[in-house]
Amino acid sequence: MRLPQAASLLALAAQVHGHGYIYRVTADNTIYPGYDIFIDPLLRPAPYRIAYGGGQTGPVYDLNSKDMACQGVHTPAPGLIAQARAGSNITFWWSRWLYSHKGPITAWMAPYEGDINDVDVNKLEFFKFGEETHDENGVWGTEKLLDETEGKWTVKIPADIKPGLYVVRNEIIALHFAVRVPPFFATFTPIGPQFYMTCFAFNITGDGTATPQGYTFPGAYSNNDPALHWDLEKGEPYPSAGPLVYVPSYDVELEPKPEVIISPTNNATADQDYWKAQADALAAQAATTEFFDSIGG
Ligand SMILES: *[C@@H]1O[C@H](CO)[C@@H](O)[C@H](O)[C@H]1NC(C)=O
Ligand SMILES: *[C@@H]1O[C@H](CO)[C@@H](O)[C@H](O)[C@H]1NC(C)=O
Ligand SMILES: *[C@@H]1O[C@H](CO)[C@@H](O)[C@H](O)[C@H]1NC(C)=O
Ligand SMILES: [Cu+2]
Repeated sequence: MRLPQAASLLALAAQVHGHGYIYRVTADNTIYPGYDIFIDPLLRPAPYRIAYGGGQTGPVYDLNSKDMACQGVHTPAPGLIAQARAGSNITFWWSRWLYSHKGPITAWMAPYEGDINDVDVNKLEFFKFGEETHDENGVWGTEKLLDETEGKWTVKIPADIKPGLYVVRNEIIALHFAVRVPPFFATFTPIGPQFYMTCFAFNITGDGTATPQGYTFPGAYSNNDPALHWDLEKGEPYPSAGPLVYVPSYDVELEPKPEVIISPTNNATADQDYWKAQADALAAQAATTEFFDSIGG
């Protein structure tokens, strides 16, 4: 197992402009590796994880792009599948987000059959099952990632859905450049919404039967949607972009499971190196985002 050096981590951090990424996911109290953009590309063999390949942390700008489903890099497919009960919680652990990048945080899921390696993510039909916009004081969920939750965002798996295999998609839509661009970025950044997403493999158990109406990516969002061309300075209640959140027909009371941590390398010694490298990478990325915060980007 090769480990990244601190210097190359910093160079990488600067390269990707310090956008947040999902490095860990808790599913029904089991903690799985997400995709660590700084560590995973350097590890041989790749860590065991439930996330799709990833490969970049920058946004997708074109909502008609195939990358809208699960980012630009879909390989390798997840080597692990998270096991979770319908009605239990999923927590996505985001590395440091940017204050300027305000907008909705959403969760989607799409059923699939067969081997995860054979899934065409653009054919999946996702329904939205979680969304956080802003509270009554105008504070966005993306700001709470920074100020209140240490980057964690939690959503509940609908209690009534049909059990089986699902691809789960967590997304942030940053609206800070939706209708205008700050002068500092005028020459190189397109105007419009920015989509940041990662997909994960799940196996959901339960006795539900619901199969909510899903939408493919691209396709779930329309460019005419005023919620995607939203002026953050307007300060009105945000209307939500795209399809509405699915509301389950019933809820379940589940006993929380004991916490389990999945080994990223299947080797206790190598895991210690992995956690250490991850902590260093998170610190380096946080330093980069703090710099971007300081210039309002
Ligand atoms: C999904 O979970 C069910 C129920 O525990 C199990 O029988 C099945 O083998 C699992 N499938 C995968 C691909 O993990
Ligand atoms: C889901 O999260 C809520 C709020 O933290 C908690 O009360 C509940 O026990 C969790 N459910 C499970 C199944 O762990
Ligand atoms: C476990 O990881 C350590 C540290 O990287 C390495 O030296 C050792 O050979 C690994 N053990 C096995 C069985 O692969
Ligand atoms: Cu950005």
